[in-house]
Amino acid sequence: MNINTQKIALITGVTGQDGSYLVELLLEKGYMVHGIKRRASSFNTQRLDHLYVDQHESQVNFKLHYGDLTDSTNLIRIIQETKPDEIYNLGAMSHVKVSFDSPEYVANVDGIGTLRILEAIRILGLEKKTRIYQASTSELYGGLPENKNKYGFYDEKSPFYPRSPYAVAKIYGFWITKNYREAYNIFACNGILFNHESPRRGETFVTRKITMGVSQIALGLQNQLYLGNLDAQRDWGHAKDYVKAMWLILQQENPDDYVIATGKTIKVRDFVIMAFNYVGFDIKFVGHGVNEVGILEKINLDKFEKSTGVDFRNIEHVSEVGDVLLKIDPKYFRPTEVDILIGDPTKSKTDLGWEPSYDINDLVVDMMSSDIELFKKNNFSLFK
Ligand code: NAP
Ligand code: F7E
Repeated sequence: MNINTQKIALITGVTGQDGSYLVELLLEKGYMVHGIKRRASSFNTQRLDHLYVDQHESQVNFKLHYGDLTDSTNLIRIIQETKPDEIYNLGAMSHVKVSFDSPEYVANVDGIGTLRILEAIRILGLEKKTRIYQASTSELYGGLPENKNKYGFYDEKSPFYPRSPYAVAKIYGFWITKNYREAYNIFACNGILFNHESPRRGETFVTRKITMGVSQIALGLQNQLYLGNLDAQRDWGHAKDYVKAMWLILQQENPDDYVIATGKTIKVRDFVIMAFNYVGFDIKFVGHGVNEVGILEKINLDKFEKSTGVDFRNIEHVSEVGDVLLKIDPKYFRPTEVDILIGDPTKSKTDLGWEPSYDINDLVVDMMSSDIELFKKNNFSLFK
């Protein structure tokens, strides 16, 4: 790659789920990639370790810089040093439930953090050079039924109604990005991404919590899984597909905002059923509200052994038909919930040529197979 024509990207939130897939994509495309990571008391680069090369090697295409979205001077210095062609602002405190516990911090990082990046571009006179992707979110819609379009989806024109401190902070990020585009002609775009998951998803988001919990129950390492609202509906895609959309958004002729979604929605309880089904467990839900439980109704041994590679008779604390495998814990309920999200990806399909390659079944299989392997590896003595 000619160093003079090599594109330079800077990613905030590089250590997160999306950051790690985006680094892979950009390295494949020949970019020089810079990432901003926070200093932590223990290693926080597990999702990136396979991509990192010794910085003393001659051909280094991926560099990490210490920084934080709450620190303007540090952001200005890193942007000044790296002079990126593209900035992907993925850094955020991204957990909706946790945002109710630390609302001021979320406003600072997810809201004002976006402003700090945009201002750095202006201060450094990079308005014409640097394109910016802002990680906006379907949480902006808040799930109000009356705000869906006439086909029953949320699209780029649907009104916003944020329902958490996270979403309120992100709405500032959305509008300040749009404002800097209009006011200063910066190529600044919002990707309004609906939920996207993967084997690298943080462990406390519901899909990963389910695939980790179900894997451990199947392998006899845990008895029960505790969840909150099983009736919430989400439009779940795969993070690998969604980072491709981020890149495409910055390659267009003109800056714009796009919804990225699959166009399908299912309930949390459906995801639970699918995850258990992967290991051959049929689950039946009984009761209502906080007293609802998920009971093991049937086991398909053949399916169990095919999906886990383990002989069912060798599981030490084996689950039995009639066992309660899932319970509700109200501590996971949110003060204000987003009941349903479903996105209309027509614009991204037409303008970007973007389409997801994973459907919900592929997503469950990818996450479940990965977590089964993870727990077998972590408990090697039991499953050798
Ligand atoms: P994630 O896994 O939670 O990653 C968030 C990243 O932000 C991590 O690298 C984290 O660093 C970093 N970060 C947190 N606070 C920071 C701070 N003060 N300064 C600098 N960096 C900070 O999130 P994700 O799922 O990859 O999502 C990426 C972005 O898309 C986020 O902005 C999220 O809000 C948004 N989004 C996500 C989804 C989704 O379904 N995944 C949908 C729509 C929008 P540490 O590793 O040190 O914590
Ligand atoms: O919750 C319900 C919960 O935390 C999904 C972030 O990436 O996507 C994500 O936000 C649903 C909610 O994701 C549990 O009440 C039930 O209705 O996986 P989640 P989220 O809140 O949709 C958006 C697009 C983002 O932008 C965010 O950054 O599942 N739920 N029981 C539960 N949720 C969790 N976390 N844990 C439970 O036990």
